[in-house]
Amino acid sequence: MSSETPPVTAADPRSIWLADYQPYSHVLDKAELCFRLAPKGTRVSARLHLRPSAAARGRHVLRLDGEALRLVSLRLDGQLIDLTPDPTGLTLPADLLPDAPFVLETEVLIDPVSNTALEGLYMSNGMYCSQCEAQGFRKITFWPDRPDVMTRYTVRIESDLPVLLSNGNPTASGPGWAEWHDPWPKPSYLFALVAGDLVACRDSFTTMSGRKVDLAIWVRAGDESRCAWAMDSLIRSMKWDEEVYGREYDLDVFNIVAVDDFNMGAMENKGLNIFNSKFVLADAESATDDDFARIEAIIAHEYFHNWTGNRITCRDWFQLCLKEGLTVFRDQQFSGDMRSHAVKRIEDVALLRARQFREDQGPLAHPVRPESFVEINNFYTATVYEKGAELIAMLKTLVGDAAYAKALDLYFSRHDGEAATIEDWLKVFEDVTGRDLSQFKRWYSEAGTPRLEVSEAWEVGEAGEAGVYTLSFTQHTPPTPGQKQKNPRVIPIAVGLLGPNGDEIRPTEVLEMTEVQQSFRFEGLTARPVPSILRGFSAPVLLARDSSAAERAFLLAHDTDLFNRYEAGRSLAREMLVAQLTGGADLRATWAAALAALIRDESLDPAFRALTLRLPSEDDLAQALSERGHLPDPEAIRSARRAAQDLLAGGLSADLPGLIAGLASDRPFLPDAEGAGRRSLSAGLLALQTRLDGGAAARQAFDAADNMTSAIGALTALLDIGAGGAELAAFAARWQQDRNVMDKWFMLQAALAAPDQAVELVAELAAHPGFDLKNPNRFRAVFGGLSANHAGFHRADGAGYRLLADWLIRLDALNPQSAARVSAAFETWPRYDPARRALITAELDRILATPGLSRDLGEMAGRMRA
Ligand code: 0A1
Ligand code: ZN
Repeated sequence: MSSETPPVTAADPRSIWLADYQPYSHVLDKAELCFRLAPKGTRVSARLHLRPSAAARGRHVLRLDGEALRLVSLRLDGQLIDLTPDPTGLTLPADLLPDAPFVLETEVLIDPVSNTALEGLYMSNGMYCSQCEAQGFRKITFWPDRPDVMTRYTVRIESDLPVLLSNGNPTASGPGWAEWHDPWPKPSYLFALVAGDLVACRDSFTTMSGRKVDLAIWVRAGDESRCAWAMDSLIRSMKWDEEVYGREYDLDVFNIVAVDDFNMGAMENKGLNIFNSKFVLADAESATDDDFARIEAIIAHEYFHNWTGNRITCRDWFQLCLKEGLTVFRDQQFSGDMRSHAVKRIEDVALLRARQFREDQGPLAHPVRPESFVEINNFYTATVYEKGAELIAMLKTLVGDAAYAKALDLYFSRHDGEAATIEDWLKVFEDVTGRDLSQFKRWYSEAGTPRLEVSEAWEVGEAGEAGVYTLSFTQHTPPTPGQKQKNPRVIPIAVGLLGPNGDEIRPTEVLEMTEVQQSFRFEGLTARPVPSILRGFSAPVLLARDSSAAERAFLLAHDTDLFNRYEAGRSLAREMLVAQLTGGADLRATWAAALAALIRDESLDPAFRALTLRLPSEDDLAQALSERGHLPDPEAIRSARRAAQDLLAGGLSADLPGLIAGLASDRPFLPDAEGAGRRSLSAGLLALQTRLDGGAAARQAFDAADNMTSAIGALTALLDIGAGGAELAAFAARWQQDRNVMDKWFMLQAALAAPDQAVELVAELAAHPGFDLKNPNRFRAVFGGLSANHAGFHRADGAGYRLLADWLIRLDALNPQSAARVSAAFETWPRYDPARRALITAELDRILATPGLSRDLGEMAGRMRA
């Protein structure tokens, strides 16, 4: 809660509060670690060089975090101490501690092989691997496991495995051991260790000041041929960060490791990024264009963290958006520069709406900077990441590009080597621009998506005189959990005006809204304009504007802002479908004609046409209906959406074969934006064609496919009409040894099964010999697939809810973090009818009543139930 909005719900007694932040009692000057690796009994020795901090001079206890550690010995300045840890750590009483620098030595035993939570040190396919963000280091050794305690690490690894890696630079090695030293102080969450039988794909990069950096991507033997794209993306990222942000890499080596069992996408450990293998490995045969784009973005994201996250880290976990929002914003800029800015923006906004708006409208809504948490791992959310990035984009819009660049330079110079806060971040902008950003700060502290209502007025000029056009806006943010009252925010609204013939008569101008209600006048107009509002999606708000289907079709045809052109098509499709579902006016003909004209317009970028062709998802429609006060009926939504696809396919039937043929290319596959756009449009059109020909063209396309994008496009089209059995079998036969590719096979079936068969099919997939509860990617493929199957998951008898809850409970016993993430599938329950609401809440209650439930899943289910 911000100070302006007191909490209204009872807090979980386990909550940790931002307001309770206290600096650590001691300074950790340096640390030496030694790992003697053994699967069931790894011995970790740590030497911590500590001294009381200035503020804590005098008598103060020393608290170290530690979980699931067997303490072998503890020494203070060489003297053995007999202390018994509690379940979450170790407290050294004040009377034992010198009021001067001292050395604390611990030796503990840990069990990587039994670590199925994939947090701390664990094993994956015979390889040792660590994951320490956010609080995994405390499962490795006793430590002040908090981001504001930074130190220099020296690490020795002893093992017979051939490759032994840690952070920083390699300093020495011999048979069965290696030593690393990281010259840059870092918090424990950036620590990493990898040991395994791995091979390297190597390259190098010379930085802007002429230092050569050895680059290596470490993979299992056999995967070397799939590293080229990740390496290319890394080199482009390093160069881009120098050119655009002036940021140079700062170690002699940069290592990336691919691991199959990983809870998240990737991790920015200093000098040793660890990646979920699905975000590293790619070639034309096994990866789609989307995979290539995602790999490029995630490689960039993790690399960019070297400055925004590592050199400048977060003071505490409430400041997570400080590194994540900024780094997402930077990776979005990078992808836009590598590809098309308009297309990238459209994709990013689609993701924001699908994930973050959904989160913001439900029981899991929280501010970009939360005020409390029970389990920090539950806050790696679309709000912290994607909305966090939108806040940076808004700030840049408000201050302008030049001031943004200056503020970033100041941020890097002022806070390098520090653990910073959102206050520090905003202060650099205030210092550079002289602006007061206290109102802007509400974006960080208040949850919820503002709703922006627009009305307009046109005053015709006296004979021969120009007219005045006025846009009036009202902002309102609905209550969110714990925050009833909302304050007006500063909202940058980018607006352009079009004349009746479609010409732009006023270029984009940014209106700065600061009040609840505000009007803006445009003078000197000869005719009533058509407004193009919120160009480029200049603020993460819900724009509510009553405009006619004709006006939307006009903007779809003429807007000079590509984002808003797409937006016009999207809103026209959404209004048409909502009207179909609620008995409103029939807009189908206007929609189909406008869209068909756009699809046929070969002067437009195929990637843009492909995105505009995409209908709002069933979940988007459920959200749109609920925003308008209707109860979504999942079956009816699915039928209306499919009927619209049939209508469009029918209208385009004569053109489809020619359009698809025209997009074919005989050049070999290249994962570039141009080729990806062509293939994306082609897949969208093939899906329409499949609705007309029963799958003939898609079967042919599947058989002829020489790349994964085309194969998946054809398979998707077939599964969507209930066909594709033979193709699924062929796909499995070809790819059964490949985990990452087989995830697609699991996912597509679960997501595209007919609603009355989805639950049974998913139960079968979970019983398939290839299903592995310990592998988060496979779990997400199957159960993320189920929750993406809107009508299947929301089956009226609750079987979808029951199946998911059963498996979440099972997974929770092994991997709480992954179980908690997938549980957000239930977050939309308040939208639905009373019967479905009762079924979902009963499942949440069943989860909550599970003996031994984790803090992770417990917090999620509890918040959804509150
Ligand atoms: N910082 C990483 C994401 C990440 C977060 C938590 C993890 O384990 C709990 C792992 C990775 C990023 O933003 O890429
Ligand atoms: Zn990140």
